[in-house]
Amino acid sequence: MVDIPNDHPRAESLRVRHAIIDGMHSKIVAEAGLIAHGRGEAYDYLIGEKTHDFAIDAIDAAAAMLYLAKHPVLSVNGNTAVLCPEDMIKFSNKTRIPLEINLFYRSDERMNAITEVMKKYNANLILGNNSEYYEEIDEISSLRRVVDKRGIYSADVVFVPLEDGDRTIGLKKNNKKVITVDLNPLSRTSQQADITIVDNIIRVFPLLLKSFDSIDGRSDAEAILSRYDNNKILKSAMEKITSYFKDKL
Ligand code: PTJ
Repeated sequence: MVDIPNDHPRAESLRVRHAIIDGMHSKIVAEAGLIAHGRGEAYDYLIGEKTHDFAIDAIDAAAAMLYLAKHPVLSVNGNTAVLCPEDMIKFSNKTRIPLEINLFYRSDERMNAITEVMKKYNANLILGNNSEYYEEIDEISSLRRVVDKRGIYSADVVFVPLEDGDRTIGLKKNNKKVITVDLNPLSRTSQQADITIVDNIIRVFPLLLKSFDSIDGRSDAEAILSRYDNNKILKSAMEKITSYFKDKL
């Protein structure tokens, strides 16, 4: 682990960056996960590295959708396993929504490394790592098509943070609702998802849990969802990025 001085103006960002690098060395993170992280860092910078109202509204809608779902699943990839394992597992354990390991750069070595992270943080419901339950989703061409029968395969709502666009489109064709977390409001995933949380995944799970806990029954969740407009949220995120540049001129 690299020693980052506390008085470095970007100490926290550097710590997270090095956690991702260490995660890559221990096979949790794919090599391409480093590039994805750099892209995320750049967008986070442009929104001032904080959670905005457009993200809060999307988080509330996501909580409502997960609350109403018959069979929700939280998809886990290498980056999320390093960036927010504790908060993600706390959310899963408290809401009893299972976690499913689902990788683009799939290998047994990485599946095992991520399973170990989940066990370390006492995840109760881990899917995706037992070949007895493998099924394939035909609409997805990457290795992400290999899913768990008990999880994504039969899910009605899938939470897919830091995603590649193909899977979101495939899951939608498979009649599933998709919630994503993506700092880039222009990505295909952001544009195709039903709910797009434009925020850093590091900040999202504690807010999602708070929102989930505050839902006052099904009719409250239905009302939250009926007011939600993802296109409006994406537009607000783009306006925030545009205003960042305008303010600097
Ligand atoms: O672990 P695997 O094998 O499943 O692979 C995971 C990666 C992330 C490598 C894979 O899904 C991938 O290549 O993703 P993309 O297509 O690079 O998309 C990742 C998206 O997540 C980009 O739009 C980034 O801006 C965004 N992103 C990166 N870091 C964060 C983020 N969004 C929210 N929070 C972050 N910390």
